Amino acid sequence: MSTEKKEKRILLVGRSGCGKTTLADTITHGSATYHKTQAITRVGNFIDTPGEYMENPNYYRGIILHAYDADLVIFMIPAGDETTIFPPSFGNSLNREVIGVVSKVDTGKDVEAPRRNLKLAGATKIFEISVHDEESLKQLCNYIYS
Ligand SMILES: Nc1nc2c(ncn2[C@@H]2O[C@H](COP(=O)(O)OP(=O)(O)O)[C@@H](O)[C@H]2O)c(=O)[nH]1
Ligand SMILES: [Mg+2]
Repeated sequence: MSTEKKEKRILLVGRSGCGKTTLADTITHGSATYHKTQAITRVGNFIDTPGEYMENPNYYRGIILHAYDADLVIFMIPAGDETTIFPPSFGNSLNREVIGVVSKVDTGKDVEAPRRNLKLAGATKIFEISVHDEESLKQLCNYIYS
């Protein structure tokens, strides 16, 4: 029997600009190269979705389909965002483990509303991260890859 770990695939979902591509790049390559995500792309183990996928209900089924290819789904809301694009319990329709990430906590902005909205969306566990805080990324990665 192989002890080799299967590479986990992670679907990243969140509004444009919340930090999905930066997180995927930073974890995969150690730094971010800016590009606007126009289509679903693979970065390392991450399936990166354009923000438009969650901003337009016509694309929800795209998210649902891509969740089938993922082992884990991450819903992301940046610190300071008081609104949510996630319908209540949206995570429950994905048939995958869904965790929440509050991004950009280095800005010092409010994390309580994002935490609340991530929970309402169906995230079972919530991490607070900043791409400028390696320790926060380590904690997230430890959970993702454990
Ligand atoms: N302060 C701060 N800015 C971040 C962080 N992560 C991403 N950003 C910035 O947020 C902007 C949008 O990031 P991007 O990854 O393109 O968002 P996406 O549309 O969700 O893929 C970029 O200018 C990033 O540099 C973070 O942890 N802290
Ligand atoms: Mg992007």
